[in-house]
Amino acid sequence: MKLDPNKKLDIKELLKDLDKYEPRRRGWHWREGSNEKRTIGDFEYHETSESLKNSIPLPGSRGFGYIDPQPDCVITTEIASGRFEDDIRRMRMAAWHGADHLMVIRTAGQSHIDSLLEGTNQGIGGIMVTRKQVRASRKACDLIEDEVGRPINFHSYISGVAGPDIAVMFAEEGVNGAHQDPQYNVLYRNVNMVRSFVDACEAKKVMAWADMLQIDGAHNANATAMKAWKVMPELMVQHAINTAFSVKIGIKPENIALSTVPPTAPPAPCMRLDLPYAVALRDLFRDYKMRAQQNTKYMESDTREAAVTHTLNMVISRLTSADIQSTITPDEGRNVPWHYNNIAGTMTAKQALTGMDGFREMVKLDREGPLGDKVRELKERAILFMEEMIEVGGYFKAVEQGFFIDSGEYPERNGDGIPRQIDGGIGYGFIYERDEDYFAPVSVHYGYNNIPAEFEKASDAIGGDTFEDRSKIQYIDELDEHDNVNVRLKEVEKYYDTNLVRPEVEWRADGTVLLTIFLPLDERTAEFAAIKCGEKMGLEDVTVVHKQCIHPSEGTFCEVKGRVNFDINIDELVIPEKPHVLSEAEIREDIQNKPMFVVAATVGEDEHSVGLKETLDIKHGGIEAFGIKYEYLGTSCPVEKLVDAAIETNADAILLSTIITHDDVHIKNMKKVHDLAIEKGIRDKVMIVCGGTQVTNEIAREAGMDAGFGRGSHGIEVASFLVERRREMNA
Ligand code: Z97
Repeated sequence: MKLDPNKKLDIKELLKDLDKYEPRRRGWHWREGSNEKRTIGDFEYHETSESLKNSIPLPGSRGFGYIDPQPDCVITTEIASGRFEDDIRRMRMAAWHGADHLMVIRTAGQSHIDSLLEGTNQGIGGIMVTRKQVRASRKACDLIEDEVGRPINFHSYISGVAGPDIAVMFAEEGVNGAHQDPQYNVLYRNVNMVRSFVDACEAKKVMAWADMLQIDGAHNANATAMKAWKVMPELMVQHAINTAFSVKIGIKPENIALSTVPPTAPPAPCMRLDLPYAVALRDLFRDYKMRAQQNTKYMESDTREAAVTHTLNMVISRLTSADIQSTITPDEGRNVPWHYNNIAGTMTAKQALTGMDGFREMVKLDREGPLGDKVRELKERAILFMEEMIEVGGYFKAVEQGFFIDSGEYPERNGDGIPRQIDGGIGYGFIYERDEDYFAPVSVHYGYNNIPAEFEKASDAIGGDTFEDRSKIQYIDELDEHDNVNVRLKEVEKYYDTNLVRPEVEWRADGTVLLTIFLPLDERTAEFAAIKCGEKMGLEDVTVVHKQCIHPSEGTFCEVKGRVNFDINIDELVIPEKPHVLSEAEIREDIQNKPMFVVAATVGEDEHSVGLKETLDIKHGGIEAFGIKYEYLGTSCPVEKLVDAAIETNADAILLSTIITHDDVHIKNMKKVHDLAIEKGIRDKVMIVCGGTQVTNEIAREAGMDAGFGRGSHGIEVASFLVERRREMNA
């Protein structure tokens, strides 16, 4: 199976023979060529990686020849549609915009399930991570990486009571990265602490074998703490525990990433707090990778605000050379993780990181001043925290005493941390010491294993385990006959590669649309008025997903979500032919080689000059911008004067503009110019085009013009036409 950029990913085809699919590789992949300078378009870049084969450049690239530089660090997007078949489509879209770390969020509470799940039921706030879902996603990633020309890292979670089982499944299925941090289980999921750490040994050992990148869970403290900037010392302790633990088990330091989040956001003076924190992390953890995550704690429902916070976060990422830049749908605050919001986050990252290419070479972190002081202070607080932990008898004792997620800034403690008991929590009572004759016949295993003498290695006892012999992997297909991918696909079958289409934001044909509405009302009234507007427009399930007070009484801006219940038949659409336009470069080159001169005026009794001036002047991209010279004869110019001016100046073209249509005067004036040009013997040498709000190409051609340009036309279209028409005339 191969993807065609002009065709939708065929999910049914993807799912075919999935039971036999083998992932093509294991292990994490960093972007290639990131330590080289490279020239892209007109610029030299210092912090990019290899460009993509297929991609979608930033909108602003139009002014730079549509270049699409790819920053040197990996870019993450977190995907949470709840249906893996739609996650996969979103992955493809994200990859085209520059994401190469595709992280799927798990459905709520999977941490508490003590086994692997089978089937692919629809999830809440994420998907059920199962073998089928993982295999289908990895298979899709294999196809997508061929399409964009860059390896894709697929990622999910190995935390929870089934951690080791999931780790094995991920290793078998070629998952490239995962969160694994026993502290996450203990603090946020109330999994028994001993169980969590014992399980983590096994899980991390498997991750090490599979060369997976590990991300820790410290960012969760940032999101949970009442005042995240107070837990900075503690966060360093959490990072330290998980990194040291992981190295001891055998994960290579370069496969260990700290999950860091800047602890504040505006209106806090965020740089003064967040930058020292990031620098202190780099100092203490220089052997490891930094996965900088966008701060969501302070994210409300305003996508604009989220994008600014994200951008400020990325200034820090650039200054401290983050290895992975994570993005989150920038509107997590309103819980609408939609396709295009994943893309918006990815684009913000690409835009900000590319814009700051080489920034570090020009500004230097000044450690002599407040930065150095703060960095030192943070490190000291973290080390004192660590020392106290040892004093009270170690990590488990410290957790029991509520050391973690306390709202005080260490050494201050407010007694409101999250205490857990060593003999409590989920999974308590299932830890047994290994007997002397304990034997696990597997190739990757942590700790004591009494391998019988007749075997060279443990897995020989079973003739190789699933890591050595894939045919032993049990692939279980859907078990729930009502909630499975086939049933869901059947429901939307008519929208797969047919003439029917329905708007969507999350799942194929979910019918959801977003409206922006401004109402001259106070916030509370505006919210309900906005819902009414949505209902009157025929939407169902109308809710306000964002509102912003513009002024307490003058008005409120609302974003309203609703659902439409109709389909569009694309075969019934009347789509006019796309105007054919030459590239800016080609037009400029043509004019440079052979100058062009035009005369222009609004004709008859017409004083409307704005459209014509916009078409002529360089300011808004008029024909002057391409090197075409012009003489402007003003408004209400008699047609005779215009034609005479063309003769006197030996002009290549006459541009007339007319807006007034009373008594078809616009058509009459076009005809007059055409007839006069014939009468004076220049019609076959001069191009004549007419523009105006009521002018269409058809009307103008009928009236003898070479072309007509109506409402919304741009200088480039006129310039392109003139260049092409002149070529034809000279041919
Ligand atoms: C992220 N933005 O970076 P469950 N293990 C760890 C986690 O952090 C998480 C889970 C497991 C966030 C996304 C928050 N993190 C969400 C270390 C979740 C999830 O939800 O308990 O089944 O596992 O990951």
